[in-house]
Amino acid sequence: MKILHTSDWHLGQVLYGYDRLDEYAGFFSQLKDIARKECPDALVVSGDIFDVSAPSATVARMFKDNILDLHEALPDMTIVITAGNHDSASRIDVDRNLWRAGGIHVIGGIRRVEGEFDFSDLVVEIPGKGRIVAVPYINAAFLPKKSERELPEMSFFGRIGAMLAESACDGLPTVLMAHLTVAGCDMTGHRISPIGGMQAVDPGIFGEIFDYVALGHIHKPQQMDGGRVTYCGTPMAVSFDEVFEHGVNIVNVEKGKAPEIEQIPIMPVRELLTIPADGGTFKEAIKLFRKLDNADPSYIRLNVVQEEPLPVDCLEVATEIAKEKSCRFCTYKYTRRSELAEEERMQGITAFEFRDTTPCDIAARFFRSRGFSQEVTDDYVSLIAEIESEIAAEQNR
Ligand SMILES: [Mn+2]
Repeated sequence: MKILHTSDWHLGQVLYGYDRLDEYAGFFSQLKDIARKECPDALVVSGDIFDVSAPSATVARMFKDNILDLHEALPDMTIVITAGNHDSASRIDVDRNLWRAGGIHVIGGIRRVEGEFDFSDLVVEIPGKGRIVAVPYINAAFLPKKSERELPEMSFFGRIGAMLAESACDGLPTVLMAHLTVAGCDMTGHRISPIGGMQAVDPGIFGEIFDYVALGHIHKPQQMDGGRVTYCGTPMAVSFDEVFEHGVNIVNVEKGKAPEIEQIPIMPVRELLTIPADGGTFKEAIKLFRKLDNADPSYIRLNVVQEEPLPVDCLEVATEIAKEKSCRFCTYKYTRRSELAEEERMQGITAFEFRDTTPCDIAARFFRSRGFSQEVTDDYVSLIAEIESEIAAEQNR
């Protein structure tokens, strides 16, 4: 079975006040070219279709029109789309039956029958090719807990595996779609962890029955377990910190074999540029910004690292320069040089030093590196010391 795996479209994103409709149009046209060239058996979109739970009419229509175009161009390609944490499961499900009538699978939430999940509803059979189990984003809070020691996700995927084992699919592969964080993955580009409210799951929770796990949620493309568990990543950067290749995956999946994965890049209509990439003084950043080609349509973030704060008119200065250009000026990233030095010292700590460092030392370094005043830092450190002694007392009991 050959699949086109993509996720995290975040359609309708407004980046620093700029709408990105022309960029999505560029993405869809490339996606259609790839689909026409590769003729996959299925297109799978593993969550975060939209950036917000209630996308505008324009964005909702763009999605529908493009999916229908794809279906019309390749009627034999099965289309399976699931909701992510950015999507509203119930809003996505409004059109579920309508999509299904047209032979397209768009799944918002998991149906429940008398309180129990109805997994059968998530299985999409592709005759003679295999099957796809389309699991949308699930909030761990909604998952029933089987026992204290077992993660709720564990029993969840275990039950899906058990259901699939009953209906063996002679020699044909099974693909699982899911929208979650796998422990140990590279979260470059994401700010908080764990994101989306779900704890990271161990890659071992996906049973042997799945020949390929087509994941969404983490934006950096990456493969785990020999490619069996894979994030295809965002096709377009959604933040300045996503400094990695963007694209979609073409995957050949066979029963009991490691999948063959090819990453196909998506060319951005506009890039997200950080100037300078490694940071410089305000003067240096402005100088480089002036030099930017007037025809360059990129989004711009100016990256200033210096001891003195940004000048009060820094926004006016940048906006004035941007007037001459086609670029979209977004923001400044500002780091105090001394903070950076502190951060570097933190990173430079050796295992020997670490052994001799107390949790309070580490906390003190951390708070100082974040620019907290000595007074605030002392307050936090004394709180941590209190916790430490409570834990010690507990262990001695
Ligand atoms: Mn996402």
